Amino acid sequence: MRILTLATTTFFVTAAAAAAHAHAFLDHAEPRVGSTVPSAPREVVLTFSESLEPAFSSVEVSDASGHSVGQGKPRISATTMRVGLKPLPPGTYRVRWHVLSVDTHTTEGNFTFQVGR
Ligand SMILES: [Cu+2]
Repeated sequence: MRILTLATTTFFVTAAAAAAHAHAFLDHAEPRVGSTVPSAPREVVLTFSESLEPAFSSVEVSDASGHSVGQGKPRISATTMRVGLKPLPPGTYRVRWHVLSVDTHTTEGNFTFQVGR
């Protein structure tokens, strides 16, 4: 029986968030949060609920040893941030993201996905 790694996502919002802003939360990801994919993805694509400030938004993907498996710089367009991946052997990978949305609020979080059967 496989024990699924529960994805944990935490959000940190600036204290000035008194008004009802819609911060840039992770809406969905590919590979999906906590998922197992049969073959290595070529990139990770994160889609957020708000548009991002490219200069202050980043994503890192690392293997179980903590080594970066990202390839190239993250590319950001409106609500989407994507980063290429090196060829991934089967294993568990963690995606850590940190973004600044256009309403000047910072959010961050992380999740894992697995490659392999
Ligand atoms: Cu906000």
